[in-house]
Amino acid sequence: MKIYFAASIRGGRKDQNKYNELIGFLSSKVEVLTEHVGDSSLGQTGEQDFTDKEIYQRDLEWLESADAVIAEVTNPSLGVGYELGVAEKLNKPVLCLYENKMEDRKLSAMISGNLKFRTFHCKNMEQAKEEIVSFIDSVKAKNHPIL
Ligand code: 6K6
Repeated sequence: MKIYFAASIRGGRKDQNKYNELIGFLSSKVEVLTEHVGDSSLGQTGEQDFTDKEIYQRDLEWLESADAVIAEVTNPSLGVGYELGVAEKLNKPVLCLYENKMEDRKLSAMISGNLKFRTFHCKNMEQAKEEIVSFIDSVKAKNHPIL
């Protein structure tokens, strides 16, 4: 199974360690197409070896080929929001993980209000991992509502 993992790059890299841990966990179970998202050497400017046009084209091809999308949406990101909109139109099963840290900041209604997305509010990494396992199982069993 191929998973497109989406998370903030130019939107901010403060949660990069968390992305890295989630990607490591995911990689032990499925193929992760976007392992670079957790790379500590990838700063807020992103991959310097590619032009923006190359990144856009490559990422959209990966998104099309993915069986499902998992997005870490705690840190707002234009790119992740765009990828989620495309994933919806491609009828990909989507899991959005949101860590409830700050009471005063709420997840965009365009994500939490979209019933095609499975949005999970987690308190810690363990909960996020349990939700990932449950999501992957539902995609494998074709139990996800979108399949
Ligand atoms: C281009 C040239 C130098 O840096 C870049 C940008 N680098 C990126 N590299 C890889 N993936 C990217 C890049 N920019 C955006 N993405 C995709 O969008 C990833 O798949 C992320 O899920 C998402 C992040 O979007 P932003 O808006 O936070 O950057």
